Amino acid sequence: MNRKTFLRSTALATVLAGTTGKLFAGEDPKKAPKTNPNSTKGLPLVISTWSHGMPANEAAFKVLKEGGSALDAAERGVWTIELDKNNTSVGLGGFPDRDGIVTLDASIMVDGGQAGCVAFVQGVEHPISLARAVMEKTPHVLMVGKGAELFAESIGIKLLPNKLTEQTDKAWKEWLKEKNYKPIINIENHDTIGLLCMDQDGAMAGACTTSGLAWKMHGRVGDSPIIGAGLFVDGDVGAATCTGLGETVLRTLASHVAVEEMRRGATPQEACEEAITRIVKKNANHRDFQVGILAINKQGEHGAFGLAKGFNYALYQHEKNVLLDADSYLK
Ligand code: SD4
Repeated sequence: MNRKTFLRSTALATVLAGTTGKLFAGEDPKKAPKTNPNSTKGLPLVISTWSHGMPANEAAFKVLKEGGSALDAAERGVWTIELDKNNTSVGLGGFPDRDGIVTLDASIMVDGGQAGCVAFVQGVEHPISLARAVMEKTPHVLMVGKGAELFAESIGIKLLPNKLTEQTDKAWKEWLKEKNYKPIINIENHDTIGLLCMDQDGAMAGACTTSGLAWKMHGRVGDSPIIGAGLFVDGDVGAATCTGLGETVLRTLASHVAVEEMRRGATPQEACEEAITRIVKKNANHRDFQVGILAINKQGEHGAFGLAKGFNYALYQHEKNVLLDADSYLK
C-alpha cells in the first residue's frame, strides 16, 4: 500500500476520531486552541509522525502489551519503518544524498535522561538499534560515520551493501539531470519517523530515525540524531519529537523547547505551538518548508502541530490506533 492509498484508507478513521483542522484561522498563534481536542488522558500511549506511524504504533503497542519496556517499544516500533524498502525517507530504502549515497541518522532517549544517537552512517539496517547500543554499550551519546560503523561491526551488527533501490536509483538519476537543490519540504517527500511512548506505569521513551533530506550534501546531518532537536525525553515532564526541515529544528532545538514549555506548565498542545511559533519567528521564509512536532506529558496527554497544513500523526491510546490531522500555523 503506498502512502496515498494508505492515507485514503485511513481517512475514515481520521474523520471518526475528529480532526483539529480549521479550528482557528490566520497566522495568529494567540488564537491557537489551548488544548488538543484529540488529547485524552490514558496509558499506555504511543504516538508517532505521519501515516507510517500507524504500523509503527502497532508494533510498539504490542511490545507494551506483552510487558516490554517503553525503550523496547520505541525501538521495535520504528524498526518496522526502517525495514520498509518502499519508504524513501527512513532506512536503507531512503533517497540518497547528491552523490548517490544513503546516509542515516537516528536517536533514542529514555526518561532517565540516557540517550544514544548515530549520524551519517551507511549500510546499517537498523540505525535506531545502533543508537541504542551507543547509549547502552559506550560512555558516549553520539557517534558518527565510519567510527559508528566500526562500532556496529564490533558488536556484531552486520553492515549491508549500501545500494540504492530501483526506486531511489531512478529518482536520483532523474534529479541529476537538473541538480536542482531546494530543500523545500512538502508532505509527500519527507517522512522521518519520530515515535514517543509511555507504558502503563508512565515510563517513557522516544525514537527518531531518518535518511534525512533527499539530495543533501554528502556529510549533512539533520535534527533527527541531535538530542533536543529531533527528540527530547524528560521523565519529570514529558517528551517531544520533530519532523521536517532539520536545519530549522536544529537552530531552535524545538523538541527541547516543547519539553521546557511543558515544564513551565504548558499543555502538550501549547508546547508544540510555541515550538513552531519560534521557528516561524526565526525564519522569514517559513512558508517554504514544513516542520511537524508531537509532544506528550506525564499524564498521558498529547499535542501535535505543523507549520504548514498536511502534518498527520498516529495515536495509539485506549486500545485504538487512529490517524489524526494536526492543526497548523499556516492555514
Ligand atoms: C532531516 N528532519 O534530516 C529530517 C527530515 C525529515 O521527514 O524530517 N523528514 O532534516
